[in-house]
Amino acid sequence: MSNTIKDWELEAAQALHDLPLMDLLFRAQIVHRDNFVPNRIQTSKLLSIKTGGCAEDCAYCSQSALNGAKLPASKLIEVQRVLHEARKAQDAGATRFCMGAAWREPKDRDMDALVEMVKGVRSLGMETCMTLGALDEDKIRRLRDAGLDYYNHNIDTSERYYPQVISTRKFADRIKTLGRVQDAGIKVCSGGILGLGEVTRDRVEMLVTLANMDPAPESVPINMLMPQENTPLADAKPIDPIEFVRVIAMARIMMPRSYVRLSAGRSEMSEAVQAMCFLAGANSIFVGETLLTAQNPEADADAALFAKLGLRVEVAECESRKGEAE
Ligand code: SAM
Ligand code: DTB
Ligand code: SF4
Repeated sequence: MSNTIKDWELEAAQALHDLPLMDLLFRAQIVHRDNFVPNRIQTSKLLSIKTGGCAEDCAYCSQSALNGAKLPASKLIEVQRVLHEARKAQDAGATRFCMGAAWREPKDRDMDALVEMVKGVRSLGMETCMTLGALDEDKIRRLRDAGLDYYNHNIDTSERYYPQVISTRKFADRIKTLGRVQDAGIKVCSGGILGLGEVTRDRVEMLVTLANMDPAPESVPINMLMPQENTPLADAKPIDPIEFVRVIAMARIMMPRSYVRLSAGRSEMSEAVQAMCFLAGANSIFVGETLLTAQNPEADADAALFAKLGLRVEVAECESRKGEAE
């Protein structure tokens, strides 16, 4: 189903951002409860299937071969290892398994293994997601035919600020891949990172771009920069947590039927800030103690937080989205 509010304009989105916080949170809660069963959180598990040595120069990333990060490059891991990790994630309660590779784009020779990974994870009864960089139509078709449910490809920031963060590709290249993924009928997971040195207007523009996609991304990850040693953003000034909460609330209001994921950075957030993000309408997280390379809260800490807040984990795909047309 597509969103009810379309054609977000910058001024309307900026006005939303500037609301008194309690008004913004109240609106976000109303939208959330109109579209989702409250107190229910979707959980995804990430696995890095190919780590380091990436040909892109994203200033925030530990896996670039070009930005000073020193993580060694590894090869694409074995299909059997992926399936072993997926089973463990499923036993721990995750419903979606997201496989990420540090590539500009997959090579033809990688495609058979990627197809086997999707088929294998799917056959366990989990939702599948991949994030592999740019894709042409042929590769998208192969992944779709294997049963890929979601493709993650973040726009990360505004078009204006993008060249300050990444020089090896253009914002428009990302939008093109996203369009091809949507055209093939694969659901889109796309969001961004806060704390890259961008200003409020960049955050507003990023959300307007996402909300005006047709349809809006089914899944919207909002990451807080986790500064990585030796990268250009290693000493970036942390973003104010209240500003982070505002962006989550805006994403909820502007993309009412999308799952909004409180993504990287939870390990650095207090329980109170995470609770505010859930109040603002975040209804998805990454679980497990590592993201791709960086740290994430331990399962016990998440279980304790969920118990404290009265949150329950979704057990079936989109079960908390209201009025799902079959
Ligand atoms: N290489 C693929 C790509 O860039 O599309 C997939 C993997 S990449 C690591 C996926 C996303 O993780 C990035 O687009 C970015 O939004 C997020 N990310 C990467 N490093 C991060 C960091 N240090 N802190 C927060 N988010 C980060
Ligand atoms: C997304 O938006 N965040 C995830 C996932 N999509 C691929 C990745 C976060 C990466 C955090 C840094 C790391 O683990 O290296
Ligand atoms: Fe490569 Fe993705 Fe990291 Fe950019 S974010 S350097 S594309 S792994």
